[in-house]
Amino acid sequence: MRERLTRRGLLGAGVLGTGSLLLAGCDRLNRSETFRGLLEDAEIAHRESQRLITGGALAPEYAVRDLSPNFRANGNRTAAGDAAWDAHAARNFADWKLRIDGLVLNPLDLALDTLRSMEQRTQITRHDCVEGWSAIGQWTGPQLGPILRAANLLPAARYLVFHCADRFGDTPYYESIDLFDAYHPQTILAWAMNGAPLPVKHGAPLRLRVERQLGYKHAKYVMRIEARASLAGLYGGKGGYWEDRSAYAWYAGI
Ligand SMILES: Nc1nc2c(c(=O)[nH]1)N[C@H]1C(S)=C(S)[C@@H](COP(=O)(O)O)O[C@H]1N2
Ligand SMILES: [Mo]
Repeated sequence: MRERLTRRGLLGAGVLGTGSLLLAGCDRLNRSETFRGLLEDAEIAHRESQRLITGGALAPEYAVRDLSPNFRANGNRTAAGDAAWDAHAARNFADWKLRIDGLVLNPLDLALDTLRSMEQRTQITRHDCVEGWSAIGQWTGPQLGPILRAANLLPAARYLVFHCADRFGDTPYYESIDLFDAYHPQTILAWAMNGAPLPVKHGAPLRLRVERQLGYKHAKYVMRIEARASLAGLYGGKGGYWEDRSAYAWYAGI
């Protein structure tokens, strides 16, 4: 179902129908398997209808005068405690490399200098956290699209998983996006914020910016990007740390 709808990008009458069921949602319905399936369809409908409306549209961009004087840090504010991240942080990430693997023809290990030497995009955008705060920041880094072209995705690849260095307890933070968002022009791997190297609390050395989605999709402390055919079998199977343990939607389009 998910695959078919995604491929065709269609908004069928049946899918629109699930919207009204959603409004009538209650706990008992929520526990029923069928209803959970419908909820998933409704999430796809949200994604597909938003894409029908916005297409490849850009998230709003702002001016330097709009920058938030204090951009709040949220979730984990460091990845300290992860042995690999600690060792790299101690050397100011001088020989840190981003790993790109999974369903790719050419696995890549990209140093920060390499990422900085590629064509850069700088964008001033508003970050919206589901917890009810927003902040405007400036982000700089290469677009993800050209990097994926260099890695040469295999035809079976449908999702990109961002593996992060930080954890909550024993569970690593991770996130995922589909290829539509991966190739969106505002999807960048940011190594700089407000004109300076990314501060630790905002995800040093590298974070994802995926500007048309909510805050929790913007993975910080990214160490590895894995191309996959499916999100099943990875941690909780729902494609992200918060998606696995809360009602947060995998597609968090704003
Ligand atoms: N690795 C990692 N990425 C993360 C989080 C986190 O705890 N760990 N929190 C998410 C949430 S909920 C938000 S709102 C933003 C916060 O980004 P900021 O700290 O730069 O404001 O990062 C997202 N990415
Ligand atoms: Mo958030």
